Amino acid sequence: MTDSLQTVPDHTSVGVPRAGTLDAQWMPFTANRAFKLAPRMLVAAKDMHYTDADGRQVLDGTAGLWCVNAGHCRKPITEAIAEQAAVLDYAPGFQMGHPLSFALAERLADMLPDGLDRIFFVNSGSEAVDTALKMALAYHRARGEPSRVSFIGRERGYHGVGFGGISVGGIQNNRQAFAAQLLPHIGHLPHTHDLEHNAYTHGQPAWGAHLADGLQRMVAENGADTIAAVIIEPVAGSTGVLIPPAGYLERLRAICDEHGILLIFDEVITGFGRLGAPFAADRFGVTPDVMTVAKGLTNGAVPMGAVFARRGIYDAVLGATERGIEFFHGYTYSGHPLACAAALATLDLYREEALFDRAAELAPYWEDAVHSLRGLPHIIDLRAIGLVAGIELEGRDVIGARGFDVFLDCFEQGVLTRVAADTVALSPPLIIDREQVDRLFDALTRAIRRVA
Ligand code: PXG
Repeated sequence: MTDSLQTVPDHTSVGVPRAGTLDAQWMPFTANRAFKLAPRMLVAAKDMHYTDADGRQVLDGTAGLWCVNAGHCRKPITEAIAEQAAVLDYAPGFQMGHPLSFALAERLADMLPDGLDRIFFVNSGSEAVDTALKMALAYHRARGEPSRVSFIGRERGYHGVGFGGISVGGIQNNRQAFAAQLLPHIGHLPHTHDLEHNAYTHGQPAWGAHLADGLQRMVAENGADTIAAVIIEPVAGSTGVLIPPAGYLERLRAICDEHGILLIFDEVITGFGRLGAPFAADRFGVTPDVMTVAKGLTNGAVPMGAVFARRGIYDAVLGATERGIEFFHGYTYSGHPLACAAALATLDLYREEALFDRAAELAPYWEDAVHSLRGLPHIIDLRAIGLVAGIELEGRDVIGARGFDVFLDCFEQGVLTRVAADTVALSPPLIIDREQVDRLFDALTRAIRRVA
Protein backbone atom coordinates (compact mmCIF):
# COMPACT_ATOMS: atom_id res chain seq x y z
CA MET A 1 0.00 0.00 0.00
CA THR A 2 1.44 3.35 -0.96
CA ASP A 3 0.53 6.98 -0.75
CA SER A 4 0.27 7.38 -4.48
CA LEU A 5 -2.49 4.78 -4.62
CA GLN A 6 -4.83 7.51 -3.46
CA THR A 7 -3.93 9.70 -6.43
CA VAL A 8 -4.38 7.21 -9.23
CA PRO A 9 -6.88 8.64 -11.67
CA ASP A 10 -9.91 6.57 -12.47
CA HIS A 11 -9.53 5.55 -16.09
CA THR A 12 -12.70 3.56 -16.19
CA SER A 13 -14.66 6.51 -17.54
CA VAL A 14 -12.80 6.21 -20.84
CA GLY A 15 -12.82 2.45 -20.92
CA VAL A 16 -9.22 1.64 -20.05
CA PRO A 17 -8.06 -0.34 -17.07
CA ARG A 18 -6.99 1.36 -13.88
CA ALA A 19 -3.26 1.73 -13.65
CA GLY A 20 -2.90 0.64 -10.03
CA THR A 21 -0.14 2.31 -8.09
CA LEU A 22 2.22 4.66 -9.87
CA ASP A 23 5.23 3.74 -7.77
CA ALA A 24 6.88 1.06 -9.86
CA GLN A 25 7.63 3.11 -12.97
CA TRP A 26 10.73 5.30 -12.82
CA MET A 27 9.66 7.98 -15.27
CA PRO A 28 11.98 9.53 -17.90
CA PHE A 29 12.92 13.22 -17.67
CA THR A 30 10.18 13.76 -15.10
CA ALA A 31 10.01 15.10 -11.58
CA ASN A 32 8.82 11.66 -10.39
CA ARG A 33 7.78 12.65 -6.88
CA ALA A 34 5.81 15.71 -7.94
CA PHE A 35 4.18 13.90 -10.86
CA LYS A 36 3.00 10.99 -8.75
CA LEU A 37 1.37 13.34 -6.29
CA ALA A 38 -0.59 15.06 -9.06
CA PRO A 39 -0.44 12.90 -12.18
CA ARG A 40 -1.35 14.10 -15.65
CA MET A 41 -2.51 11.03 -17.54
CA LEU A 42 -3.36 10.72 -21.22
CA VAL A 43 -5.46 7.74 -22.12
CA ALA A 44 -6.47 8.20 -25.76
CA ALA A 45 -5.78 10.41 -28.76
CA LYS A 46 -7.31 11.30 -32.11
CA ASP A 47 -6.07 13.79 -34.69
CA MET A 48 -5.31 17.06 -32.85
CA HIS A 49 -6.45 15.98 -29.39
CA TYR A 50 -5.56 13.83 -26.47
CA THR A 51 -8.17 12.58 -24.02
CA ASP A 52 -7.00 12.77 -20.44
CA ALA A 53 -7.97 10.51 -17.58
CA ASP A 54 -10.86 12.77 -16.65
CA GLY A 55 -12.23 12.48 -20.17
CA ARG A 56 -11.20 16.03 -21.10
CA GLN A 57 -10.08 16.86 -24.63
CA VAL A 58 -6.57 18.31 -24.67
CA LEU A 59 -5.38 20.17 -27.76
CA ASP A 60 -1.94 18.84 -28.70
CA GLY A 61 0.37 21.81 -29.18
CA THR A 62 3.49 19.65 -29.27
CA ALA A 63 2.72 16.66 -31.51
CA GLY A 64 3.39 14.46 -28.50
CA LEU A 65 7.11 15.06 -28.16
CA TRP A 66 7.64 16.59 -31.61
CA CYS A 67 6.74 13.34 -33.32
CA VAL A 68 3.06 12.98 -34.25
CA ASN A 69 3.30 15.13 -37.37
CA ALA A 70 0.24 13.67 -39.13
CA GLY A 71 -1.96 13.80 -36.04
CA HIS A 72 -2.95 11.01 -33.69
CA CYS A 73 -4.25 7.52 -34.34
CA ARG A 74 -4.50 8.04 -38.07
CA LYS A 75 -6.29 5.04 -39.52
CA PRO A 76 -3.91 4.20 -42.38
CA ILE A 77 -1.07 3.98 -39.89
CA THR A 78 -2.85 2.07 -37.15
CA GLU A 79 -4.22 -0.37 -39.73
CA ALA A 80 -0.83 -0.89 -41.33
CA ILE A 81 0.66 -1.72 -37.94
CA ALA A 82 -2.14 -4.11 -37.04
CA GLU A 83 -1.96 -5.88 -40.39
CA GLN A 84 1.79 -6.21 -40.21
CA ALA A 85 1.67 -7.57 -36.65
CA ALA A 86 -0.52 -10.41 -37.86
CA VAL A 87 1.70 -11.29 -40.85
CA LEU A 88 5.32 -10.92 -39.76
CA ASP A 89 5.74 -9.74 -36.20
CA TYR A 90 9.49 -9.86 -36.09
CA ALA A 91 12.34 -10.91 -38.35
CA PRO A 92 16.03 -10.94 -37.45
CA GLY A 93 17.90 -8.13 -39.09
CA PHE A 94 21.42 -9.56 -38.81
CA GLN A 95 22.39 -11.69 -41.79
CA MET A 96 18.68 -11.90 -42.61
CA GLY A 97 16.20 -9.46 -44.07
CA HIS A 98 12.55 -8.82 -44.80
CA PRO A 99 11.17 -6.86 -47.75
CA LEU A 100 9.57 -3.98 -45.87
CA SER A 101 12.82 -2.49 -44.55
CA PHE A 102 14.32 -2.48 -48.05
CA ALA A 103 11.16 -0.91 -49.45
CA LEU A 104 11.27 1.74 -46.76
CA ALA A 105 14.94 2.50 -47.42
CA GLU A 106 14.21 2.94 -51.15
CA ARG A 107 11.29 5.16 -50.37
CA LEU A 108 13.33 7.35 -48.05
CA ALA A 109 16.23 7.55 -50.51
CA ASP A 110 13.77 8.91 -53.08
CA MET A 111 12.64 11.73 -50.83
CA LEU A 112 16.01 12.71 -49.36
CA PRO A 113 18.19 15.56 -50.55
CA ASP A 114 20.47 14.53 -53.40
CA GLY A 115 23.45 12.51 -52.30
CA LEU A 116 21.95 10.98 -49.19
CA ASP A 117 20.81 7.52 -50.16
CA ARG A 118 22.21 4.93 -47.80
CA ILE A 119 20.00 4.24 -44.84
CA PHE A 120 20.63 2.50 -41.53
CA PHE A 121 17.66 1.76 -39.26
CA VAL A 122 17.63 2.22 -35.51
CA ASN A 123 14.94 2.68 -32.88
CA SER A 124 15.32 6.19 -31.52
CA GLY A 125 17.03 9.51 -32.00
CA SER A 126 19.64 8.63 -29.40
CA GLU A 127 20.56 5.48 -31.26
CA ALA A 128 20.63 7.38 -34.54
CA VAL A 129 23.16 9.79 -33.09
CA ASP A 130 25.43 7.07 -31.71
CA THR A 131 25.20 5.29 -35.04
CA ALA A 132 26.08 8.44 -36.99
CA LEU A 133 29.12 9.09 -34.81
CA LYS A 134 30.31 5.51 -35.27
CA MET A 135 29.78 5.81 -39.02
CA ALA A 136 31.99 8.88 -39.06
CA LEU A 137 34.77 7.03 -37.25
CA ALA A 138 34.40 4.00 -39.51
CA TYR A 139 34.51 6.19 -42.61
CA HIS A 140 37.72 7.99 -41.72
CA ARG A 141 39.37 4.74 -40.64
CA ALA A 142 38.33 3.14 -43.93
CA ARG A 143 39.85 6.05 -45.84
CA GLY A 144 43.14 5.65 -44.02
CA GLU A 145 42.72 8.59 -41.63
CA PRO A 146 42.21 6.86 -38.27
CA SER A 147 43.52 9.93 -36.47
CA ARG A 148 40.20 11.68 -37.11
CA VAL A 149 38.45 10.81 -33.86
CA SER A 150 37.21 14.15 -32.48
CA PHE A 151 33.61 15.21 -32.61
CA ILE A 152 32.47 18.80 -32.51
CA GLY A 153 29.01 19.53 -31.11
CA ARG A 154 27.48 22.82 -30.09
CA GLU A 155 26.48 24.49 -26.87
CA ARG A 156 22.78 24.02 -26.21
CA GLY A 157 22.72 21.07 -28.59
CA TYR A 158 20.56 18.06 -27.74
CA HIS A 159 21.42 14.73 -29.30
CA GLY A 160 19.65 12.29 -27.05
CA VAL A 161 20.91 10.49 -24.01
CA GLY A 162 23.42 7.87 -25.14
CA PHE A 163 26.98 8.48 -23.99
CA GLY A 164 27.80 9.67 -27.51
CA GLY A 165 24.81 11.98 -27.58
CA ILE A 166 25.41 13.60 -24.19
CA SER A 167 29.10 14.00 -25.00
CA VAL A 168 28.50 15.97 -28.19
CA GLY A 169 25.38 17.54 -26.69
CA GLY A 170 25.63 20.85 -24.96
CA ILE A 171 23.04 20.72 -22.19
CA GLN A 172 24.68 21.14 -18.82
CA ASN A 173 22.16 19.16 -16.75
CA ASN A 174 22.44 16.18 -19.07
CA ARG A 175 26.23 16.22 -18.97
CA GLN A 176 27.08 17.19 -15.41
CA ALA A 177 25.80 14.06 -13.69
CA PHE A 178 27.88 11.91 -16.02
CA ALA A 179 30.76 14.27 -16.59
CA ALA A 180 33.44 11.85 -15.50
CA GLN A 181 32.49 9.33 -18.15
CA LEU A 182 31.81 11.40 -21.25
CA LEU A 183 33.57 10.56 -24.49
CA PRO A 184 37.03 12.09 -24.88
CA HIS A 185 38.08 14.35 -27.79
CA ILE A 186 34.95 16.47 -27.91
CA GLY A 187 34.69 20.17 -28.73
CA HIS A 188 31.72 22.51 -28.72
CA LEU A 189 30.95 25.41 -31.01
CA PRO A 190 29.21 28.40 -29.45
CA HIS A 191 25.43 28.46 -29.77
CA THR A 192 23.87 31.21 -31.84
CA HIS A 193 21.23 32.57 -29.49
CA ASP A 194 21.86 36.15 -28.44
CA LEU A 195 18.94 38.27 -27.32
CA GLU A 196 20.88 41.45 -27.78
CA HIS A 197 21.21 40.80 -31.50
CA ASN A 198 18.43 38.35 -32.30
CA ALA A 199 15.40 39.04 -30.14
CA TYR A 200 12.05 39.08 -31.97
CA THR A 201 13.59 38.18 -35.29
CA HIS A 202 11.19 37.09 -38.02
CA GLY A 203 12.61 34.09 -39.85
CA GLN A 204 16.35 33.51 -39.70
CA PRO A 205 18.33 36.02 -37.65
CA ALA A 206 20.62 38.25 -39.69
CA TRP A 207 23.30 38.17 -36.99
CA GLY A 208 25.46 35.21 -36.09
CA ALA A 209 26.81 33.50 -39.22
CA HIS A 210 30.32 34.34 -38.03
CA LEU A 211 29.86 31.97 -35.09
CA ALA A 212 30.48 29.12 -37.51
CA ASP A 213 34.06 30.34 -37.69
CA GLY A 214 34.61 28.75 -34.28
CA LEU A 215 35.13 25.59 -36.30
CA GLN A 216 37.89 27.23 -38.28
CA ARG A 217 39.65 28.08 -35.01
CA MET A 218 39.32 24.50 -33.73
CA VAL A 219 40.87 23.28 -36.96
CA ALA A 220 43.72 25.73 -36.55
CA GLU A 221 44.32 24.68 -32.95
CA ASN A 222 43.98 20.92 -33.27
CA GLY A 223 44.56 20.14 -36.93
CA ALA A 224 41.84 19.05 -39.32
CA ASP A 225 43.31 15.57 -39.31
CA THR A 226 42.01 15.05 -35.76
CA ILE A 227 38.38 15.96 -36.44
CA ALA A 228 35.93 13.31 -37.61
CA ALA A 229 32.65 15.18 -37.68
CA VAL A 230 30.59 18.17 -36.64
CA ILE A 231 27.10 17.44 -35.37
CA ILE A 232 24.41 20.06 -34.96
CA GLU A 233 20.66 20.42 -35.02
CA PRO A 234 19.83 22.78 -37.92
CA VAL A 235 17.17 24.26 -35.64
CA ALA A 236 17.86 23.40 -32.01
CA GLY A 237 14.62 22.16 -30.50
CA SER A 238 14.93 20.94 -26.95
CA THR A 239 16.88 23.93 -25.72
CA GLY A 240 14.25 26.38 -26.75
CA VAL A 241 13.95 26.62 -30.54
CA LEU A 242 17.12 28.27 -31.82
CA ILE A 243 16.91 29.21 -35.47
CA PRO A 244 20.16 29.28 -37.45
CA PRO A 245 21.36 32.73 -38.46
CA ALA A 246 21.28 33.42 -42.21
CA GLY A 247 24.44 32.02 -43.76
CA TYR A 248 25.50 30.05 -40.67
CA LEU A 249 24.79 26.55 -41.99
CA GLU A 250 26.34 27.41 -45.34
CA ARG A 251 29.49 28.54 -43.59
CA LEU A 252 29.74 25.37 -41.51
CA ARG A 253 29.25 23.33 -44.67
CA ALA A 254 32.04 25.21 -46.43
CA ILE A 255 34.50 24.81 -43.54
CA CYS A 256 33.73 21.10 -43.27
CA ASP A 257 34.28 20.69 -47.00
CA GLU A 258 37.54 22.57 -46.88
CA HIS A 259 38.92 20.28 -44.19
CA GLY A 260 37.40 16.88 -44.97
CA ILE A 261 35.20 16.96 -41.86
CA LEU A 262 31.83 15.20 -42.03
CA LEU A 263 28.81 17.38 -41.32
CA ILE A 264 26.01 15.62 -39.44
CA PHE A 265 22.59 17.23 -39.20
CA ASP A 266 20.54 15.90 -36.34
CA GLU A 267 17.06 16.21 -37.84
CA VAL A 268 15.24 14.18 -35.20
CA ILE A 269 12.95 17.16 -34.66
CA THR A 270 13.26 19.05 -37.93
CA GLY A 271 12.72 16.03 -40.20
CA PHE A 272 9.42 15.15 -41.86
CA GLY A 273 7.84 18.47 -42.49
CA ARG A 274 8.27 20.33 -39.24
CA LEU A 275 9.80 23.33 -41.01
CA GLY A 276 7.44 23.24 -43.99
CA ALA A 277 9.84 21.20 -46.11
CA PRO A 278 10.71 17.50 -45.96
CA PHE A 279 13.91 18.20 -44.02
CA ALA A 280 15.77 21.21 -42.66
CA ALA A 281 18.40 20.42 -45.28
CA ASP A 282 15.77 21.22 -47.92
CA ARG A 283 14.48 24.23 -46.06
CA PHE A 284 17.92 25.81 -45.76
CA GLY A 285 19.47 24.43 -48.93
CA VAL A 286 22.42 22.86 -47.12
CA THR A 287 22.98 19.13 -47.40
CA PRO A 288 24.90 17.32 -44.69
CA ASP A 289 26.97 14.16 -45.17
CA VAL A 290 24.97 12.28 -42.58
CA MET A 291 21.50 12.94 -41.22
CA THR A 292 19.82 11.47 -38.15
CA VAL A 293 16.03 11.18 -37.88
CA ALA A 294 13.41 9.49 -35.68
CA LYS A 295 10.08 10.78 -34.31
CA GLY A 296 8.10 11.84 -37.42
CA LEU A 297 9.45 8.88 -39.40
CA THR A 298 6.65 6.72 -38.01
CA ASN A 299 4.45 9.56 -36.77
CA GLY A 300 5.54 8.43 -33.33
CA ALA A 301 3.39 5.33 -33.60
CA VAL A 302 6.21 2.78 -33.34
CA PRO A 303 9.69 3.68 -32.13
CA MET A 304 12.04 4.04 -35.08
CA GLY A 305 15.00 6.14 -36.10
CA ALA A 306 17.30 6.15 -39.09
CA VAL A 307 20.65 7.43 -40.23
CA PHE A 308 21.00 8.68 -43.79
CA ALA A 309 24.51 8.67 -45.22
CA ARG A 310 26.09 9.80 -48.42
CA ARG A 311 26.74 6.90 -50.71
CA GLY A 312 30.47 7.58 -50.56
CA ILE A 313 30.49 6.87 -46.82
CA TYR A 314 28.78 3.54 -47.31
CA ASP A 315 31.06 2.65 -50.20
CA ALA A 316 34.20 3.55 -48.25
CA VAL A 317 33.22 1.51 -45.20
CA LEU A 318 32.20 -1.51 -47.27
CA GLY A 319 35.25 -1.22 -49.46
CA ALA A 320 37.63 -1.36 -46.52
CA THR A 321 36.60 -4.89 -45.57
CA GLU A 322 37.50 -7.77 -47.84
CA ARG A 323 34.96 -10.22 -46.56
CA GLY A 324 32.34 -10.51 -43.85
CA ILE A 325 30.64 -7.88 -41.74
CA GLU A 326 31.80 -4.37 -42.65
CA PHE A 327 30.27 -2.29 -39.83
CA PHE A 328 30.14 -3.78 -36.36
CA HIS A 329 26.98 -2.11 -35.28
CA GLY A 330 23.23 -2.77 -35.24
CA TYR A 331 20.22 -3.33 -33.00
CA THR A 332 17.89 -6.29 -32.46
CA TYR A 333 15.07 -4.08 -33.64
CA SER A 334 16.82 -2.32 -36.54
CA GLY A 335 14.21 -2.22 -39.31
CA HIS A 336 11.51 -3.83 -37.16
CA PRO A 337 8.59 -4.94 -39.37
CA LEU A 338 5.98 -3.02 -37.37
CA ALA A 339 8.06 0.14 -37.46
CA CYS A 340 8.62 -0.24 -41.22
CA ALA A 341 4.90 -0.74 -41.79
CA ALA A 342 4.16 2.35 -39.70
CA ALA A 343 6.80 4.40 -41.52
CA LEU A 344 5.59 3.41 -45.01
CA ALA A 345 2.01 4.27 -44.09
CA THR A 346 3.18 7.53 -42.52
CA LEU A 347 5.12 8.57 -45.61
CA ASP A 348 2.08 7.78 -47.75
CA LEU A 349 -0.07 9.94 -45.53
CA TYR A 350 2.39 12.83 -45.59
CA ARG A 351 2.34 12.66 -49.38
CA GLU A 352 -1.39 12.12 -49.89
CA GLU A 353 -2.32 15.00 -47.61
CA ALA A 354 0.63 17.14 -48.74
CA LEU A 355 1.30 17.83 -45.08
CA PHE A 356 4.73 19.40 -45.57
CA ASP A 357 3.22 21.92 -47.99
CA ARG A 358 0.35 22.46 -45.61
CA ALA A 359 2.85 23.31 -42.87
CA ALA A 360 4.56 25.77 -45.21
CA GLU A 361 1.23 27.40 -46.10
CA LEU A 362 0.20 27.77 -42.49
CA ALA A 363 3.62 29.00 -41.33
CA PRO A 364 2.98 32.75 -41.91
CA TYR A 365 -0.29 32.58 -39.94
CA TRP A 366 1.55 30.66 -37.23
CA GLU A 367 4.38 33.18 -37.15
CA ASP A 368 1.90 36.06 -36.82
CA ALA A 369 0.18 34.26 -33.95
CA VAL A 370 3.52 33.80 -32.20
CA HIS A 371 4.51 37.44 -32.60
CA SER A 372 1.07 38.59 -31.45
CA LEU A 373 2.23 37.66 -27.94
CA ARG A 374 4.73 40.49 -27.96
CA GLY A 375 4.23 42.85 -25.08
CA LEU A 376 2.69 40.29 -22.70
CA PRO A 377 4.30 40.18 -19.26
CA HIS A 378 7.59 38.27 -18.84
CA ILE A 379 8.16 37.70 -22.56
CA ILE A 380 11.70 38.44 -23.70
CA ASP A 381 11.77 36.80 -27.13
CA LEU A 382 9.57 35.16 -29.74
CA ARG A 383 10.85 32.83 -32.42
CA ALA A 384 9.06 30.91 -35.13
CA ILE A 385 9.91 28.82 -38.15
CA GLY A 386 7.75 26.33 -40.01
CA LEU A 387 5.31 25.02 -37.41
CA VAL A 388 7.67 25.54 -34.48
CA ALA A 389 7.62 28.31 -31.94
CA GLY A 390 9.81 29.34 -29.05
CA ILE A 391 8.28 31.76 -26.54
CA GLU A 392 10.98 32.82 -24.16
CA LEU A 393 10.00 34.09 -20.72
CA GLU A 394 12.22 35.83 -18.28
CA GLY A 395 13.32 33.45 -15.55
CA ARG A 396 12.08 33.78 -11.98
CA ASP A 397 13.71 32.60 -8.74
CA VAL A 398 14.32 29.06 -10.01
CA ILE A 399 15.18 28.47 -13.66
CA GLY A 400 12.21 26.91 -15.41
CA ALA A 401 9.70 27.63 -12.64
CA ARG A 402 7.76 30.28 -14.56
CA GLY A 403 7.81 28.21 -17.73
CA PHE A 404 6.47 25.19 -15.87
CA ASP A 405 3.67 27.27 -14.35
CA VAL A 406 2.64 28.31 -17.86
CA PHE A 407 2.70 24.67 -18.96
CA LEU A 408 0.47 23.67 -16.01
CA ASP A 409 -1.94 26.54 -16.59
CA CYS A 410 -2.27 25.63 -20.27
CA PHE A 411 -2.87 21.99 -19.40
CA GLU A 412 -5.62 23.05 -17.01
CA GLN A 413 -7.14 24.89 -19.96
CA GLY A 414 -6.95 21.75 -22.09
CA VAL A 415 -3.88 22.65 -24.14
CA LEU A 416 -0.63 20.68 -24.17
CA THR A 417 2.62 22.64 -24.43
CA ARG A 418 6.29 21.88 -23.64
CA VAL A 419 8.78 23.95 -21.79
CA ALA A 420 12.54 24.01 -22.04
CA ALA A 421 13.61 25.95 -18.97
CA ASP A 422 11.58 29.16 -19.38
CA THR A 423 10.98 28.85 -23.10
CA VAL A 424 7.63 27.45 -24.16
CA ALA A 425 8.22 25.28 -27.22
CA LEU A 426 5.33 24.57 -29.56
CA SER A 427 5.30 22.09 -32.43
CA PRO A 428 1.76 20.97 -33.21
CA PRO A 429 0.80 18.20 -35.60
CA LEU A 430 0.96 19.57 -39.15
CA ILE A 431 -2.80 19.02 -39.53
CA ILE A 432 -3.57 21.86 -37.12
CA ASP A 433 -6.08 24.40 -38.49
CA ARG A 434 -6.28 28.16 -37.95
CA GLU A 435 -8.98 27.95 -35.35
CA GLN A 436 -6.88 25.53 -33.32
CA VAL A 437 -3.86 27.81 -33.69
CA ASP A 438 -6.01 30.59 -32.24
CA ARG A 439 -7.12 28.38 -29.35
CA LEU A 440 -3.54 27.46 -28.59
CA PHE A 441 -2.39 31.06 -28.46
CA ASP A 442 -5.47 32.22 -26.54
CA ALA A 443 -4.74 29.67 -23.84
CA LEU A 444 -1.09 30.66 -23.80
CA THR A 445 -1.96 34.34 -23.54
CA ARG A 446 -4.22 33.70 -20.55
CA ALA A 447 -1.58 31.53 -18.89
CA ILE A 448 1.20 34.05 -19.39
CA ARG A 449 -0.98 36.84 -18.00
CA ARG A 450 -1.78 34.75 -14.94
CA VAL A 451 1.62 33.41 -13.90
CA ALA A 452 3.68 35.20 -11.30
N1 PXG B 1 18.32 14.41 -31.32
C1 PXG B 1 17.47 15.44 -31.23
C2 PXG B 1 17.72 16.67 -32.02
C3 PXG B 1 16.34 15.33 -30.41
O1 PXG B 1 15.50 16.37 -30.32
C4 PXG B 1 17.06 13.11 -29.82
C5 PXG B 1 18.14 13.28 -30.64
C6 PXG B 1 16.91 11.84 -29.08
O2 PXG B 1 15.83 11.12 -29.55
P1 PXG B 1 15.22 9.93 -28.66
O3 PXG B 1 14.29 9.25 -29.61
O4 PXG B 1 16.33 9.05 -28.25
O5 PXG B 1 14.53 10.61 -27.50
C7 PXG B 1 16.13 14.15 -29.71
C8 PXG B 1 14.95 13.98 -28.80
C9 PXG B 1 11.64 18.17 -25.87
C10 PXG B 1 12.05 16.77 -26.18
O6 PXG B 1 10.65 18.38 -25.22
C11 PXG B 1 12.90 16.56 -27.21
C12 PXG B 1 13.33 15.27 -27.50
C13 PXG B 1 12.87 14.21 -26.76
C14 PXG B 1 11.99 14.43 -25.72
C15 PXG B 1 11.57 15.73 -25.41
O7 PXG B 1 12.27 19.12 -26.33
N2 PXG B 1 14.23 15.14 -28.53
